[in-house]
Amino acid sequence: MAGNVTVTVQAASLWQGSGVNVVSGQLVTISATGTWSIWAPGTHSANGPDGSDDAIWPLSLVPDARQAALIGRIGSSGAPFLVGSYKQFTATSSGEIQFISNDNYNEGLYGDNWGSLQVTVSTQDVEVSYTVSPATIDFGSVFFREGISKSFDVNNTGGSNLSISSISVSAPGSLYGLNISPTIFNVPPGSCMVAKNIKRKIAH
Ligand SMILES: [Ca+2]
Repeated sequence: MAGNVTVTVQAASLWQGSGVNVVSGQLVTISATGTWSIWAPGTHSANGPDGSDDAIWPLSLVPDARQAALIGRIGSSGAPFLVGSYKQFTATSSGEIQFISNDNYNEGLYGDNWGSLQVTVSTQDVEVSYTVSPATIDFGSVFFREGISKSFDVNNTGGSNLSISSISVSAPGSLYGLNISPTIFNVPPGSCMVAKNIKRKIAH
């Protein structure tokens, strides 16, 4: 299901659900505006969704992200990741998108935080389609102990990454061996990959 939802994310609250459930494979777009702070009022300037210019802090929830940056995760057990003011990605897991500010989570230092962000989450179903050509491969005549190499194209005509995890072959005759390389590869959207070195030779 595709959707577009805007939620308010409080700096002083722990993980906050967006109500948006994403499905693995969907294209997710998150944008955020507003100001907040992970420090007590009057001690620091307010920050936007990209966080503070102060040095990163090793005790932050996401240590290599700026302090006070907008952080997200997919599902309550998902790994936290930097969102900032804009992030677009293809979901690799399913669950509710949740948000929090990048503060010291383990020591619970959220009580002095203030402000909030408006965060818009859009999800989009991505069409999956591809073509394989040629549809069949004719190896013709193969001499004993000799091989013939053929190849075929895998053309990703859809909008998401195409992951080939295995290739199987239907070939007549029990005396023939058939080897394909590679059998595991990725084809980005709009790209074409060639599976080479399909060798067919008579088994010993
Ligand atoms: Ca704090």
